[in-house]
Amino acid sequence: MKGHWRKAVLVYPKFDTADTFWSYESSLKMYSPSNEFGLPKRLLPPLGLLGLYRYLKPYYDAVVLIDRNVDPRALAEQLHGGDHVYLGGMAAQEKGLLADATLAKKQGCVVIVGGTAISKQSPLKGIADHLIENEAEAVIGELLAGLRDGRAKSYYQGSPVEPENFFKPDYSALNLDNYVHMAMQISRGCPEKCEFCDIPARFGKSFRVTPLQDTEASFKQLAELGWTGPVFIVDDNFIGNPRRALETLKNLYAMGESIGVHLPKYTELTLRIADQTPIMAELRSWFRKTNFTTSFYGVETPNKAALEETDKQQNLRGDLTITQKLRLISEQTGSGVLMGMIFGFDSDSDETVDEFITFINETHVPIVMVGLLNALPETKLMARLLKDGRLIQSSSCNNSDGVINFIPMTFSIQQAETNYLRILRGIYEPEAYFQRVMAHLELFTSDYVHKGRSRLENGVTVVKILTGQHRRVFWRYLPVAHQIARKRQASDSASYARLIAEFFSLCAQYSHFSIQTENLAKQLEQRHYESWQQFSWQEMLGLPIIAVVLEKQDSQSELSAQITVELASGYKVSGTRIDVLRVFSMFYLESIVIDNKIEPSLTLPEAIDLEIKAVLQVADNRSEIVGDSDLSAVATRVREVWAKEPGYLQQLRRIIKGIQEKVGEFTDH
Ligand code: B12
Ligand code: SF4
Repeated sequence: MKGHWRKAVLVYPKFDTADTFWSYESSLKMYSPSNEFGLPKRLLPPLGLLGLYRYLKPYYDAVVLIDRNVDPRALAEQLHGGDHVYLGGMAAQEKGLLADATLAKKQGCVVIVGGTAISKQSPLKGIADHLIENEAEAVIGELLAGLRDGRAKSYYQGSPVEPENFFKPDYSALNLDNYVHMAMQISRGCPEKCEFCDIPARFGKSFRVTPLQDTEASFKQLAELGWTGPVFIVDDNFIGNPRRALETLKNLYAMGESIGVHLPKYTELTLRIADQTPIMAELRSWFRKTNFTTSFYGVETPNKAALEETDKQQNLRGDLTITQKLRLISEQTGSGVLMGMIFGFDSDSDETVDEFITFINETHVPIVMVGLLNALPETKLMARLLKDGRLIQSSSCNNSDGVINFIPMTFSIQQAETNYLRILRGIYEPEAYFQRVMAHLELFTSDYVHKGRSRLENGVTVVKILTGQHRRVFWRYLPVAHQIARKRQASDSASYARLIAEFFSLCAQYSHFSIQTENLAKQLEQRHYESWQQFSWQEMLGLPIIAVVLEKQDSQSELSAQITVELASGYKVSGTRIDVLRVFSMFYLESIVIDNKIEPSLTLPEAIDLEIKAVLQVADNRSEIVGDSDLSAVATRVREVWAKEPGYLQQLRRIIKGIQEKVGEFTDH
């Protein structure tokens, strides 16, 4: 098998924009030293390609991996002599993937593309020879066999594989000095069911753990390559299975002991870690022992109705508030907290913007990734919005571009985007941000282990920070940081130095978020909004209908006839007549629920009755949609089709709960 082909070139394309939360574009410019080409280092290497690299090695005389985000050399030359070009990446690299695929095709290479950028709708379909969606391990063998006998398919649908088959990264494929952190995956999959999230659909609900010997081999290799910096454990939900997570932490501890260093680590997990159960308490203490210095939590929103709506039950458990949970996490694990937040749920409103900002500013969390809610392919949210007629475009999958891809419930698209900017400004204005930084410094552990950077490197970074664009802000807060560090540690101690280093690191990140916010403000100023983009969905459904167009003349009187309804705003809703009736039924559902005091605990037959009632009210009030069709089929349709949709009853129950909370709010005032 070895040497069957000459050369494989693996390429990680450039990101399409630096204006993303995680690019850390401005902060990485301050990092010293720069990479081997004199450019700023990148945060992390492309882990998917590091695994593919090891897997492909036996099949080729040579395999090379190029990360175009660190390597400025011309790609055309590097592709020279390559039989196969393997491109990988996420949707935020789509333009780069298209450009690199086009170039490779021009050079006569066979082009294969994989990674989370790939979906059935991918524009790469027309350019690349072979696409692989989702986990590649299940189908890569079939692809290689196909390449050999000329029968390779143009599209492969990957699926969750056994952990023994996970690709094993080969960190020697890249110059590690080009990165600030390393990446490693210990588990895949998430058992939770958040409505907006595509992870369970892509990587499965079952929690699969990399075999211990493979994780050990990765840590060993990193140690052999001289890596002493932080490692991002890129798992979707590290505590997806608490027992397995505890086992993993104990193993990580043992590995650290045998290698002689517990590398600083961070990961992604849920607020379940703050639950008041013995297993979670144990997990919290092991996070500290294994040197997890920070972690990323999907907090999403302080709005309880929105958490219900999106089925984020894990954030609603127990007696502690979310803010108390975040604090408990830092107190007991000693680690910092990064928050993922989302604005734009149906239960959000212009009024909840302030609540959102205040919530964030009252935490001790400096770094918060806020995104506007977007419906991603294969999510329950996408299915719901499609059914409701509210989806307007596919998502860029860059959740920090301030674009929403559906019509929000209580405010317009224009207002959603303005609200987003208001939130970013509210949380990244210096006073609010540095107040959170100081609260973080009060709690953050100062005894974590981090060896690696020399005094000179740190010194150069600090000089860049204190002489850069936001230097005045940083000088203003430096004495406060010093006071906190001094109060906690002796000023000549290593722990004091670590707290001050943390302050400087957060200064650099402030620059990134502040520049990104102002870039977004400029983009929003130039955005043009159509008149229909200035209405909320609630308003839209109350607008007069100005035209109903029957798409096929022969099915005039049927409920299944395809129609397009145009509203006074210019927005058009298309579908079968009965589906359009359903779209408008949301408008009537609310008053039926209130008038009839419907409880969220309703049964399936009660839900069906409720739905039929709402649809018939639309038929009465919006007779132009019905035309002269016979309404007797409504009940059958609801029973036989709608009520069989997955999660039908749960969704209706959540809608009712949302309505009740709203009504409760109004009557409380
Ligand atoms: C690590 C990570 C990052 C790192 C990226 C590191 C890097 N090299 O650039 C950081 C933290 C920087 C990051 C940033 C962002 N990320 Co990110 N990130 C992840 C995360 C958590 C893990 C990715 C990973 O390493 N997985 C482990 C490896 C083994 O899996 P993999 O890369 O998918 O590879 C597998 C297959 O896809 C396949 N494969 C991969 N490449 C190729 C190529 C070929 C040819 C083949 C055949 C197969 C193949 O083989 C592997 C094994 O099956 C994922 C979540 C997830 N579970 O995917 C999100 C995820 C990829 N990120 C996402 C997003 C949105 C972002 C940001 C845009 C967020 C933001 N607004 O800032 C930014 C953009 C980055 C930037 N620089 O601007 C989305 C992407 C959505 C999409 N459809 O593409 C994801 C899926 C999370 C989510 N559900 O929202 N991210
Ligand atoms: S948002 Fe997080 S917890 Fe929810 S399903 Fe996705 S990965 Fe799991």
